[in-house]
Amino acid sequence: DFVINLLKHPTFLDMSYSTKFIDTTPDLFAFKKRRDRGTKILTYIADITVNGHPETAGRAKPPAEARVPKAPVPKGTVKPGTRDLLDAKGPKAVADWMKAQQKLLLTDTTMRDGHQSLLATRMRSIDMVRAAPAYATNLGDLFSVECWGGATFDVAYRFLQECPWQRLRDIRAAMPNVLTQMLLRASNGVGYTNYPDNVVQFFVKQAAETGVDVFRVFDSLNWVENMRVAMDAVAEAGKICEGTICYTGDILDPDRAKYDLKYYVGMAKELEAAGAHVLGLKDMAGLLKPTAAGQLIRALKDAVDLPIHFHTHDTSGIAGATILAAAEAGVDAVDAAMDAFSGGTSQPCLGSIVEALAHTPRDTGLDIAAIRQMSNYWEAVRGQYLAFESGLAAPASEVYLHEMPGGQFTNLKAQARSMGLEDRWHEVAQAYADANQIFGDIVKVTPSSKVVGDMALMMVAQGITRAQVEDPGSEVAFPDSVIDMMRGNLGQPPGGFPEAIVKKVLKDEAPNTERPGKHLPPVDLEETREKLSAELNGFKIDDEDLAGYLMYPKVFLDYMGRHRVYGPVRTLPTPVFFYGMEPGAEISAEIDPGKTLEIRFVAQGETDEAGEVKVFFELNGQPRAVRVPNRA
Ligand code: BTN
Ligand code: 3PY
Ligand code: ZN
Repeated sequence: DFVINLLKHPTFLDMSYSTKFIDTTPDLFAFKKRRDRGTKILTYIADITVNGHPETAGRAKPPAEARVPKAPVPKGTVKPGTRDLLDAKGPKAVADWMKAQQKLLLTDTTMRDGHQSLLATRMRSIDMVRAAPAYATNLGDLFSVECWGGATFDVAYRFLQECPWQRLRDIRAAMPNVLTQMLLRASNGVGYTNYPDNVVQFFVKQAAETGVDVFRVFDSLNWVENMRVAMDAVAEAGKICEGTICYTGDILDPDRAKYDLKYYVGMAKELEAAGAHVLGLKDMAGLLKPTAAGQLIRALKDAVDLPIHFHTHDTSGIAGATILAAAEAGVDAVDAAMDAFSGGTSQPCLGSIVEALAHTPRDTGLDIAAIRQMSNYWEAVRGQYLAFESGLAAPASEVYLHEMPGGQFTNLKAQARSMGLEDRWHEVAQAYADANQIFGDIVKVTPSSKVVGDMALMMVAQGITRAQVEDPGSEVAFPDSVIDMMRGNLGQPPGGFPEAIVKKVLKDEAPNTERPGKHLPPVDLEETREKLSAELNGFKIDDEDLAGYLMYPKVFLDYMGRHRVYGPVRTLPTPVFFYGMEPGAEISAEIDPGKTLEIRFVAQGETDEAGEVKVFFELNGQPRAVRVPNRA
């Protein structure tokens, strides 16, 4: 079986393999007989207990006495909410309803941007699904719950060893009355590159079928031309298309005239004409200042007939004031994170917004006691992810200098750390601002933000200044992502990229200034499905698997390889998933509705001459032992 294959493998025998070995060596998965899911899960627990989880190694560990998260008890029945309105009357009716509300509508981002911005996107599905029933009953007046898309898609496969589609399906089933919301990077799907049109269409159709109601569609260079395929696909699926403006610069600053009020009003009109049901205003870095928000929201309200949904980040510490100014100016809906997942690079505090507006014309009508109770749960959940905390210790006005998106901040910091640049963070921030100017002052949001980040790290690591980069006489080795963007593979920013930098990066190669998808041939979906199935020994590939593979081929295959060894590990409690078990500990894992494994950890044996450890369990009362390699 697996362990025998592993022990016989030459790479293992010469002791040169790393923790990634299992993931990257598919012949380990050629088992003689299939093992049951119970054995697989025990193998995972044993492996993590003996070897630790690679993602938490060297990171802070939650204390043993940390509070166990208890989801709020659902009170009363599930009453019809925004989702019921969508199902009964369609997206246009939801948009009209939004405009008719005096109350400020709220989206809770805890399950997507909240943990993406504070915990490097590491929240596991089980912690979300457990809260969903109480959202349905106690918080059924929310406009929507953002729980999918953005970086959560690949992180689920890549680092959490779980299927993102299953997460969506489970949340949808447990919370049937509130709109679910996702973040979609238009033609970049939930990835970092442009996909062929038919892949984008296939992905949107599947997301709608599995359970997404509101699609916030944006383009990383604010190019509406590059958003149409995704927007049309959302409308085609009968779901709510939130055509979205990404906010950058400062409309109050005459020196940043490129992104002025007129620019945003123009884009809003384009999005309305392109068929958006709702106008999204996405301030991914938290740059919109309170006074500017008042001006911008009023101008947008005058310009288009769509409800407006505002999203911001609290990196500066002033986002709460911006939300109140937007509310005052008539914004229809705003995003906030539950208190315990708010502030810093995340969204502003949901409970405090509700309190601030209580007994005012924009009173949200939400039950503040239910919010406190829910936040209490999230507080305990957050405690389990201590290893992934890496955010800001205090608000930082430096965000107005670098303009990094909240969701990128912690990531770039980790990248800087891994390059030995952590104590030069403020230089990275300045280089990020310089790189932005080199590219002509662009919108910075996934994936364009990654390009600017790569450029900034390179400049700091190699000690290169903006002047040197721009000097036609000096040789610069640009990062691949920069070359890709200059080629036009992410599309075009307003006014195009500066000719001189394009020329310097591409030399004599001519860039493509048309929509990237225009030149990408369609993928043969059925042929891809068959090939993939053959590669996985005949495993039946459904549309969700296929859509996941099309976004991230290697990440999906690695996930499937591990899934065959470790089984449904998404059902394990979070502390067990990251740290394994102690002798005498007992847990249950519901691997199918109504089918629960009772797992007791008995003991860990000595490491034998073959380098293996025998680990003893009780599984549903029966003694079981598994062997795992000791890689310590
Ligand atoms: C990861 O690959 O970083 C996350 C998935 C967890 C994989 C488990 S952790 C213990 C064991 N060793 C490995 O190399 N992979 C599995
Ligand atoms: C994402 O695309 O993941 C983002 O959060 C952009 O803000
Ligand atoms: Zn965001």
